[in-house]
Amino acid sequence: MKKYNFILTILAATALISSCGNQGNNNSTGALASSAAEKAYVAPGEHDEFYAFMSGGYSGNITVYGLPSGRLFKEIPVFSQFPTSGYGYSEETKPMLNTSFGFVPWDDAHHPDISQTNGELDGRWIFINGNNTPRIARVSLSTFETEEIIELPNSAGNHSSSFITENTEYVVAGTRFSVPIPQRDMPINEYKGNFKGSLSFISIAPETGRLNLDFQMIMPGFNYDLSHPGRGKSHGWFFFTTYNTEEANTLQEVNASQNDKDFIAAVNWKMVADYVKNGGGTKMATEYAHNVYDEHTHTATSTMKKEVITVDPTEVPGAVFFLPTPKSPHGCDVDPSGQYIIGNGKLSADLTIHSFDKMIAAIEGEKFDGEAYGIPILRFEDVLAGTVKSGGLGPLHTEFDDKGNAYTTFFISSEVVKWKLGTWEVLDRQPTFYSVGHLMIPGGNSRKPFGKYVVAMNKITKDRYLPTGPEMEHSAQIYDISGDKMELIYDFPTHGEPHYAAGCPADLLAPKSKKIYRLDDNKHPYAVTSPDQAKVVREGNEVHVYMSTIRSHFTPDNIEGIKVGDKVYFHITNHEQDFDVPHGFAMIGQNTSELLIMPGQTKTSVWEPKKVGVWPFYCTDFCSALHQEMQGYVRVSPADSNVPLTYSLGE
Ligand code: RUQ
Ligand code: CUA
Repeated sequence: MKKYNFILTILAATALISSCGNQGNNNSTGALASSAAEKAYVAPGEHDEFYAFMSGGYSGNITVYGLPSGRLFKEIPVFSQFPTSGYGYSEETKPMLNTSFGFVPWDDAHHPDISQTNGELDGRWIFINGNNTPRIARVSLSTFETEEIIELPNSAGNHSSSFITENTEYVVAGTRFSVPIPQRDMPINEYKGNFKGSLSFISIAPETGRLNLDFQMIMPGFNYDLSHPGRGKSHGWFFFTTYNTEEANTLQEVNASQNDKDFIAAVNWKMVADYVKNGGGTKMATEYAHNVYDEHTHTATSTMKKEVITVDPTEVPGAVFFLPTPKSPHGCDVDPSGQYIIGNGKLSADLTIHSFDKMIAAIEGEKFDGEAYGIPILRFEDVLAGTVKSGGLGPLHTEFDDKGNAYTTFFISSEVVKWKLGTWEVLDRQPTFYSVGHLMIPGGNSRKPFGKYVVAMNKITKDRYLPTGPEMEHSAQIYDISGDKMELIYDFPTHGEPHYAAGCPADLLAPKSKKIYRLDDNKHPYAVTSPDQAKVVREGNEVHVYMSTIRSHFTPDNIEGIKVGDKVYFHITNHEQDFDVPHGFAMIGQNTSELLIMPGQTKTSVWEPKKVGVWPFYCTDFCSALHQEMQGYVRVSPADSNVPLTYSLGE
């Protein structure tokens, strides 16, 4: 009831704001507003219709929400240490955050994308990019855990990432900041002609999802901002927006806006992949980490790779072309049919739509308008499908529904504009609150969108919620788009800075969501499969505690004979085989986070006791009526003591 009133209040406020000057808003108060509230209302105990996976931006993670309720279900740690579960703190997961720069416990996550089969969401995995220390992660959509992270050498500002080809052949990543390749000590003002941008094609093993950096294209030193795969007729191509084709290296806000047009780079990746398969490309020595988490050992390993195959685009004639696109485009989106490629000058009012068929015809007719570093430039007029005279300002990103409509966000004029593919007419517009970046329609980046809701993700929150000091969480709005006009139905705060998001129908994931890890399938080397196997083993000054947990007991619960200067490894196996019964583990003064151990799982935490005494540990997750009793003690004696090692098995 409370929430219901809250929604009404928001809707009333919306109507107020839009009535004072904002463009044609067709929300109103009264009866209409209450039906809008009903549309977002998911009754207690009922489930949402869609999952929404939002990137966490500078939180480094992914958050999982329900649509249309806007309820937060989970935060999945990906690139950032996460004390809530012990990700990046446990011995098993620390290797996930290893890089060629050492342990990097954070990143800036931008664009999630769900795996596809025949251009439709298949719900196996979700991929996301680390922008700062270039990495791509693969997250399982049955365990909702990060299973793999691959670092990308020769890359910087890994922004035009991570997008999936229509049969999940490749996850593709581009570089926003061109850099010297290979890296070397050189003057920054010699950027032009010397810095390069790499486009990475990471193959995905069909069964396991295992990632392999197949090849990198070494492109001219532009900024490759965003990208999307071709699909349907354009499957086999990939499109990247570029800016700073001026190759300026300072005062970019001015110097990178000199050219009237930048480019969309069209890359025939199938052609390049064949070229590489047949021995093409150059092996380059480099270094990058490849980290894989094994669900059976519950343990990640990190391997340092030493080599990558690079491809000079001029070596593969016919594989790369530049499509002129108005000044400094940002988003690069492809419609469900694969015919239209949308790239908008981000300071302009008009949207530019390129035609895939026209592009192919222009390539076949060899109608070029010069070249850049040996890459042919097509003529703007030859590839242009149409222009949307939007009346908005600052177009960024476009998504699609299943009825031939496109929805574009406008950062400067704070709105979503709905328009028709093919006729380019504007059909509707709705204000957003405020300064919208990306938007998301479930499946909106595939051949089969589910055009029921669009979520707008905003950069500025201001007055939308109760103030919380100088910073507010970013706001998002959900619009019902099932009718002719978009209708704002809900407004909710997000976590971190969601750039992009990916959504899918709940029934694609919910039935196969994992409930427990099977204890008899636990291959962790320190697992104890029954409490009577629990033990404590000393090896020099390392002590290994093989511990088991079940409601409401740790075995062993008391340990004596530990000394200052020891390194104590608690290997804890959760013996529960029930859904949603994790146990936690925390030790006083330990220089790390707690662990949250899932049913059937083993996790390890290290403790280096510094002080003599008797120190308690306890379960952090309120797991049963006797949860408060779920605790134990470790007696720590001086380094030279001869207290024997003993432990209680609760006999
Ligand atoms: S960004 S607001 Cu995708 Cu990182 Cu456009
Ligand atoms: Cu186990 Cu609380």
